[in-house]
Amino acid sequence: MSGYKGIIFDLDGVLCHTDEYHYLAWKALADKIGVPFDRQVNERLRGVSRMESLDIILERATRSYTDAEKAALATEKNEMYRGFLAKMTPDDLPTGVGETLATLRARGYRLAIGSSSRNTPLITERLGIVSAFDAVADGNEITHSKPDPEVFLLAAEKLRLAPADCLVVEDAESGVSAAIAGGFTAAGIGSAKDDPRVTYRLDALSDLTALLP
Ligand code: B16
Ligand code: MG
Repeated sequence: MSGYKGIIFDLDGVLCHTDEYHYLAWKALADKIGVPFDRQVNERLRGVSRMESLDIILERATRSYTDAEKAALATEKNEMYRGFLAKMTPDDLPTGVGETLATLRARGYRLAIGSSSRNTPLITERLGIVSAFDAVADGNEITHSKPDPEVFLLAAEKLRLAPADCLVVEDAESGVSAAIAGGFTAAGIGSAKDDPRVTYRLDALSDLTALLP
């Protein structure tokens, strides 16, 4: 079935479980400022940038916040989040992820990360997966985060491949939108598994080794 030359992986929620750390840090911040926040709202934060995530949380606030206040809140959340990241080790890489990446690369696929996160370098370093990829495109290099296709287009460019030759693996509605807007085929996992727009539905990342020859 596969004519793909490259695979672009979302990071948070696809390669690792940092999505839970995002939730815990946003939840602590929301509780502190008295804004209701739950896992349902949290689903809308998948794949979108830090400041856009804060704007979604503050939709339920009873007062408005200045840009300076919002910047301070985002910094506070990020410091809490980075506290979780600092404790991660290669043992936090979910079972089968390292083997799946190695198998796909051995089959000749070029592998990239396409993540909205500005913390991508820290996460990949903590998990020991820097050398598993041919290219990384992340939130530090883009002006428009998912659902804009910019980060995936940059990843494909770094792989020197056309979007039509790449499969994007995503856990977020915003990420699937970004992939499709960029002309990529999408595989959905986790929260995006049942997204009607994905071509492949994955129960685990290792399913890719059965799908891709
Ligand atoms: P940061 P992904 C995204 O990562 C997260 O899913 C999203 O929840 C987060 O707001 C965004 O990164 C920015 O993260 O605050 O670390 O820059 O799913 O695109 O890998
Ligand atoms: Mg994600």
